[in-house]
Amino acid sequence: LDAATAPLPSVSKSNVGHRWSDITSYATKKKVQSWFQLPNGNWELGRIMSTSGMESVISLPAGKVLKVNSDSLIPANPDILDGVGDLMQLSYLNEPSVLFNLQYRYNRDMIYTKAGPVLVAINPFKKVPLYGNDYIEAYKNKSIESPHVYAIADTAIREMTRGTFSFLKFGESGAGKTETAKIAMQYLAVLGGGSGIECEILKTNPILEAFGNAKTLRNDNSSRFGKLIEIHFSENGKISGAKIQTCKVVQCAEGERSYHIFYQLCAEKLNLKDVDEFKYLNQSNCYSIPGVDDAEQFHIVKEALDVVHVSKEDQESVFAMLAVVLWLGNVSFTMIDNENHVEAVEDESLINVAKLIGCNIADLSLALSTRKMRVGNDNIVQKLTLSQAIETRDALAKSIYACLFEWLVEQINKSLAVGKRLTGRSISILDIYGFESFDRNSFEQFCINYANERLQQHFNRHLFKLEQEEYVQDGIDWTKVDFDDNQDCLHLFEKKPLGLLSLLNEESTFPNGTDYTFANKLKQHLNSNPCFRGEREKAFTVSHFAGEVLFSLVFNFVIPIVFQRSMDDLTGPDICVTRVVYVTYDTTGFLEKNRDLLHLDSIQLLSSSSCHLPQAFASNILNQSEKPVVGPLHKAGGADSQKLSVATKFKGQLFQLMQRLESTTPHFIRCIKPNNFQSPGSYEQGLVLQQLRCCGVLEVVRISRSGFPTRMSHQKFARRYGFLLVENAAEQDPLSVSVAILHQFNILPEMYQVGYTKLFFRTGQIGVLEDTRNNTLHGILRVQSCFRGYRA
Ligand code: AOV
Ligand code: MG
Repeated sequence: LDAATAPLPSVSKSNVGHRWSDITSYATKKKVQSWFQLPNGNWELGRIMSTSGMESVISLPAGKVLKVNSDSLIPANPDILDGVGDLMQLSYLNEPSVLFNLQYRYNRDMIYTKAGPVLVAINPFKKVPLYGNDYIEAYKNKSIESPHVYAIADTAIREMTRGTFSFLKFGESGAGKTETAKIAMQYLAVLGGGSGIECEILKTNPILEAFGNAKTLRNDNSSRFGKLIEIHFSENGKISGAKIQTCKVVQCAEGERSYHIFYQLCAEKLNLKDVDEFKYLNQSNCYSIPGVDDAEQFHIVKEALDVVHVSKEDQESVFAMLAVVLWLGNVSFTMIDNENHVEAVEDESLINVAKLIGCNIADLSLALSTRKMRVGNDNIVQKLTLSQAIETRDALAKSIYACLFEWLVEQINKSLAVGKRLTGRSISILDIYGFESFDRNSFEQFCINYANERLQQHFNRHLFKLEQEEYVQDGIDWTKVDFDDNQDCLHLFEKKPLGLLSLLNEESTFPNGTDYTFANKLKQHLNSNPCFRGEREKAFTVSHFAGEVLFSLVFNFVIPIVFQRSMDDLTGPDICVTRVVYVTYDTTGFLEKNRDLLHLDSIQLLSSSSCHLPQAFASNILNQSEKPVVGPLHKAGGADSQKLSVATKFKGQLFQLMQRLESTTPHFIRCIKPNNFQSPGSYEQGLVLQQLRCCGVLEVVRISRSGFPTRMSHQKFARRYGFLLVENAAEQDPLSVSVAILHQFNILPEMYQVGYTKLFFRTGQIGVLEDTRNNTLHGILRVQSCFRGYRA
């Protein structure tokens, strides 16, 4: 059952407007299969034995016979459609059928399924025999047609002459986005390989994962940063360079393992202690990941750093900076007066930090326990209290780590682009942290979910809005759908001056602002917003993914115009669900995390260092300030407010990513997590369904099926198929030729639309023409080769 050529379910006008009970009476006659929902919410397949009134008798597999309300039954597809590769081929497109189809394939290790234009990938949580050179070769030669990331990567490579492409992956944490990204990169590297740069590109993965991923409750290798990698190709299809952009906000969550690299470093014992002796690492009791050898990983990272041309010397500096972070966490303070003022304890930790940064101990101690202020025209030195000192220390550690990450990305980019042209023929892969909803959600989840909301909008625009705009522009007969997207939710975040981000930034600049005043301000200004709800204490709730809109979309638009067959199920109960996900955020720590208080004293300390990395970090931080810090460093008093807030910086990075994406033709991959235990073989219907609903997979399939997904300009169509015409068409204009072809091949009028510039087809129609074309071409080739043989 090939997705491209399978016929659509037949269109029959007599089906229009029939009700649910009509289907069941038809079903009884044929004893067809039907879905019945068990009390636990799972669906079971039964056969309808008889129907009287609103009651039906069905027999379930275990020999059970039940009398049920006919309305609770949902039509199932005939067996022949079991496990189809594209959900568009299902005759009945309802939730249980989709769930069953995906499960059917999943149980057979077929983790990829098309949902119209979207690829659905279900995380197998085990090695599946679908990858490697044999498979790559097979997809390259088109000897396999089963849906796959490779197939999409292949399309992107082949169509690259038409512009740039991107892969966008959606999915919850642990759904498989990062793995899918790597699989796509693997394919591109093999097909575009040869220059050697492909090895470098692949080696960026272990490096960035070590520094940017951590074990969380949901995923042992959770990405705590977003990444867009742009792979450039030369004219001859070889990879010529690459560029990585990152979007990073996330500190590791409390109670979870920190970034992998710290554990790898400790495993290597580079003058370090055991992991459990570092305060930053021993907050949780989680030191190792089952099945992962940190020491071995560390060697992989070091080798990868060699490949991307980070010198051994620089690598040593990188590890030294990591050690600074760890030792900083162990720096402690003692009280020096009755006013709670403190001084750093001169112990092993402090000495090591000073040594590794390349500054003297006294300077370090001062930077951690005092702060230079400007009062009027005077510079004064203020002693810090314990909590202020701890805040200062942690801010320094965080900044060093953040700068280190940025520095690494910069080095990698230099290596990937050295002497190589970035050609503009490129394929980009976006891998971002997935939507997160925990019991307790903090600033990190706030930023992550905001980013996902932005991406969701990109998805909506492409699959719903732009699609329809194109129909209307080309003047085809199409009932326009009044369709909103998640704009309301985005507005809640982005509106100025009364949006979540603006209010957060505003409150962060007030010296007296606290999480309480912030939460109250939100309630005061946003309570009338339908996407917002103030909660008790200092929490608030956002309704994410405007799924309700998709819901109304289905009713406003699909029903009036399209095939009844595909609409059968639309009247079923499965549609009446709400797709909004409510996430409650606890504002504790929001302001502190957003302010990212790095005092000028700390920056000064770094810039006075005798080592080159700390110096580079200091100038990097100063360059990123909103306004350049004027005058000699020690004079600039209110430096804290001049730094960009974390949320602002994050939004800036996110917009840069989105801007790049806007200029590309996207391919969407929806990653799905079949269970919450990271375990193979278990497929929880409810969990899968929730994820399918969140991103409107069913709606996408419906629209694609009812719309005209294949399109070709009149010129191209006439050129491609014109020679198949019985009558010579050379003299005619492309439009007439196109129409003649459509007539000659009896393409049904409801299967296409003629636009001003293009022809639009329903799925599967071009397949018929392509087959004929290929057969005819083969015939011609055979004749030609016979002819050559004869002459020889
Ligand atoms: P994520 O990127 O979507 O989560 P990952 O790509 O890290 O999720 O996948 C989580 C884990 O699932 C991996 O470490 C693998 O063990 C397994 N996995 C995923 N895809 C495959 C596959 N195709 N084959 C085999 N195993 C797989 V997050 O980064 O947390 O949003 O922030
Ligand atoms: Mg990831």
